[in-house]
Amino acid sequence: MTVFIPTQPSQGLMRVSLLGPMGIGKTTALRSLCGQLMAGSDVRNLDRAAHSKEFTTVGAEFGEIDLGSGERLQLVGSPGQDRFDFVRRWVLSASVGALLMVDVGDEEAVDYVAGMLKGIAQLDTTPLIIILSCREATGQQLEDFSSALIAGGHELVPIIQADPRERQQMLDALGVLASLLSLQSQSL
Ligand SMILES: Nc1nc2c(ncn2[C@@H]2O[C@H](COP(=O)(O)OP(=O)(O)OP(=O)(O)O)[C@@H](O)[C@H]2O)c(=O)[nH]1
Ligand SMILES: [Mg+2]
Repeated sequence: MTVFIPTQPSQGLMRVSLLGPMGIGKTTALRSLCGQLMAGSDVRNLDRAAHSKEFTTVGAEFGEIDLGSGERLQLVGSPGQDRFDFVRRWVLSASVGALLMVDVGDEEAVDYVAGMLKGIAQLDTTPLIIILSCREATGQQLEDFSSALIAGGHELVPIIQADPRERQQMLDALGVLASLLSLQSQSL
């Protein structure tokens, strides 16, 4: 399958990518946000050892939403499986922002996010990142997660709680990201 992503989306459209491990809910989030108006790339999951779910994403998937007040976002979902790291890098390098979706209660989450942030910092142009806590978590868990990242030498990254199945929660998270992007472009 060949998918072409132009380096820049059409005018007035910001490209934001969805990242995260297998099964965290990237495709679910795109479906919540875009309904049928998305181009998916799911196939039957043959790696049931990695995750028991029936389908998994093997390429980039696309959708578009209007946040209101003239802001439109092109959303690009990425595959979570490690073997598709090249797709993630490609998607990230063409995005101005990204939601890094994790379960902060997963014991591997800090290392996962630290690895992703390290990889992202090495890109030629780095997208603005927001961490999305996608499973139930207490305030203390979120604080501990943030502290662990800072202790590991990473910059402070905003963490937002949002359920990928809930459209409004995803819209609110994207609204925060769009506001941060707008602030960033004003200060350039
Ligand atoms: N409990 C719970 N389940 C969720 C949540 N979000 C998604 N799911 C379920 O988890 C499964 C994984 O969803 P996907 O959206 O395919 O995950 P993905 O991140 O796209 O995974 P890959 O494409 O394989 O990397 C689906 O069965 C969803 O219904 C959530 O917030 N909580
Ligand atoms: Mg998927």
